[in-house]
Amino acid sequence: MINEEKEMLERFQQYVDGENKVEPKDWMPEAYRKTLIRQISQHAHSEVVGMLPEANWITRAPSLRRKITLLAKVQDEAGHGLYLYSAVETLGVKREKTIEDLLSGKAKYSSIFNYPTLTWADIGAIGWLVDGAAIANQVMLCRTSYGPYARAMVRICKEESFHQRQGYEIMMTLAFGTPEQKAMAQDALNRWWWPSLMMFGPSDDNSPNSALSMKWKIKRKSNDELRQEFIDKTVPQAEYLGLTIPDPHLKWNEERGHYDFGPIEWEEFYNVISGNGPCNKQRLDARRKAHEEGRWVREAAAAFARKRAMEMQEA
Ligand code: FAQ
Repeated sequence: MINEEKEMLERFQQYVDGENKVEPKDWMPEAYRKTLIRQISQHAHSEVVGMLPEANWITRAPSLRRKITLLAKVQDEAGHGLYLYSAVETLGVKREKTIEDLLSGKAKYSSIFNYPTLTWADIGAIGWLVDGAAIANQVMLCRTSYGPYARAMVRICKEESFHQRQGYEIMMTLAFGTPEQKAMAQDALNRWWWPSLMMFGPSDDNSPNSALSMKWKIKRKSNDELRQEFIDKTVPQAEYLGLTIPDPHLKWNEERGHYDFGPIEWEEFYNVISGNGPCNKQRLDARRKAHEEGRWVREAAAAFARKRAMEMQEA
């Protein structure tokens, strides 16, 4: 039995190394299934909770055009959540259970969505930095080894790049606007920069899941590699805006061909992911309330599906 399992594992590894996609009905190691359920469900929750900070500004967007664009973006995030919850279901977990884990506070979602959106400039900073970081991380996930996740990510990435542009365009308007508008843009950058770097997760030597995820090609690049790529790409964008990244250690390193940057406050990160960030309670309360208020819709949809099934049987 042990030999048989070892052989299956070796065959699985060869299959993944050969750049083949693993599909729901294929044999997969239990740890592979569990890692995927963990990562994809956390990702789905992040998309859904991620709607909240931005939705806060829909009614206060400065123009009709901005309002329409923000509405479309927030709706896209809901769609991403749905593709990802469906991808989790292909791994044999009921959607109700996945959502229950979020509402009970058991499941994680991205640290970034536990920070408040204080001004309109935060909507620009989220699009530019948060969606920018999400894309940096998710482009590699389009090539992840699990088929349903990889396919969902292709569509998600296309939409995220539109989100990133809308955010950067808001930042351009503010940064090239009045001194007050530029100060708002700078303030938003000051508050969102470090939390955006934390989105990539702990540094590689403190990332317990990375080794196996990289071996099985769930993740293709490490947390630190992706963080560095994001910084290298974003610094020139901040320079174009005439804004200053709030890191006195930020400096181009000719030898490395990358920007050096200052230390990340990991204590803050662990505090936020253990439920004690500035908005954790508010975010979960909002999701619980929405879930409760949507109960009648779920019940009506389930009753309709039952009725249709009975009609089909009778026909
Ligand atoms: N926040 O061993 P690792 C978006 C946890 S979507 C909270 O390195 P892993 C779109 C991690 O789960 C943003 N927890 O873990 C949008 C693990 O905990 P566990 C979400 C974090 O999985 C934009 C522990 O720390 N994107 O923004 C975070 O190998 C605007 C140890 O970490 C994804 O989910 C964090 N930042 O690597 C929506 C992408 N980082 O489960 C609305 C997919 C780490 O062992 C508006 N996910 N943790 O208890 C991934 O690529 C990976 O899961 C990482 C973490 C890279 C996030």
